[in-house]
Amino acid sequence: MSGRKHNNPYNRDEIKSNSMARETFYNVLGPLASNDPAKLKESQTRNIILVGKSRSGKSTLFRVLKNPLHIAENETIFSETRNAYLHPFTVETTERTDSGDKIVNYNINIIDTPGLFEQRVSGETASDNDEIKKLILKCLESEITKINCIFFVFTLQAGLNKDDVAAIKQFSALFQGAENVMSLIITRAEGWDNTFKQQKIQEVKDHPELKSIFDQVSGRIFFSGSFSNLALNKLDNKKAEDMFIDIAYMRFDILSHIFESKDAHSISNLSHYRLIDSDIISISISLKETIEKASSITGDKQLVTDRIRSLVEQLLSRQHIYIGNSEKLKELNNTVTEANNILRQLIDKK
Ligand SMILES: Nc1nc2c(ncn2[C@@H]2O[C@H](COP(=O)(O)OP(=O)(O)OP(=O)(O)O)[C@@H](O)[C@H]2O)c(=O)[nH]1
Ligand SMILES: [Mg+2]
Repeated sequence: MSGRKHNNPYNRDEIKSNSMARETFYNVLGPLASNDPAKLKESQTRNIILVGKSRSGKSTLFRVLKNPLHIAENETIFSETRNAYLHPFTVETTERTDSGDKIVNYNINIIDTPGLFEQRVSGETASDNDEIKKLILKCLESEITKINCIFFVFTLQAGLNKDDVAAIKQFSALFQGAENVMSLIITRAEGWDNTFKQQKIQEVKDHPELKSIFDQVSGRIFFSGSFSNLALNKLDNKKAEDMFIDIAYMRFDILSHIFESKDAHSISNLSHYRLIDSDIISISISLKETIEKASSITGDKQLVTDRIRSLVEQLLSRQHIYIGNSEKLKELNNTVTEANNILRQLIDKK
């Protein structure tokens, strides 16, 4: 009110507009807040699938992406990946923007898969189809509905042979429609100089049967490499450093591509998704939940794994015969009822 002799110092409007109060707020509370054990970090998610023939280096690649100092096991202690497996990790990186450098986190989900595209005498691809269906189920179970990159992993030690060409063609056919997220990665490339890498790219590009695929993936071919026990035994410090720079360079090239792959391909647009009857998906998931419920309630993993898991495995391995077959689907529903009965019995016993 005008005409008063004193300004009331507790006038709320005055306090709000007092810039000292605001300054004090940040000066005093800022350091306190920066010690808060729960810090906010913005992040983006990238979902990646690795496919390729057995021993092509898929599992080694994801380990190198996690750690450039990963040491590949000797070929003799080979461990085969038996099921598609999800490996999540977060990478913090600095990105240049118009307003300066900015720290960005990427949550990367890599799905490593068992070997695909092996040539069989009859040339049939039934098991590849099954594996891709299982891969899709794996994505759905992990609530992954979009894929940012599908990497076809292969090795070119002795040049492109007939089997490699057939495998690349099979890969491109199986993931038809997802070309925009597809790339090729050549492994075991540590120690290759740029000229040699360009020669390898040219080899793929010039191959009469691969030219169209090269164009479809817009020439996206990456390289990767890894330290190995074998190499470490022979390297002096200088050569080890050179190899590290080499491996880290190729690794960062792949990671940068992953960061930049913002556009994703919907799982439901993969042709194999449509092959999987939605009933089968929901039944598989409900069976999986049943197993988890049973194990957590009873704490008796053995009983559960023996009875129910075998039912699930049967179901997953024979999915294709249920697709679009209502009689078979009825059978399947009975299986679910059976699984749930087992669960109930287990709970009653407790
Ligand atoms: N030196 C070197 N060795 C590699 C590289 N990639 C893979 N290896 C070796 O090759 C063998 C096969 O590699 P894995 O990564 O297990 O192959 P994979 O594709 O996962 O094989 P499956 O799981 O059977 O499909 C292993 O002994 C690795 O140590 C690489 O970039 N450099
Ligand atoms: Mg593997």
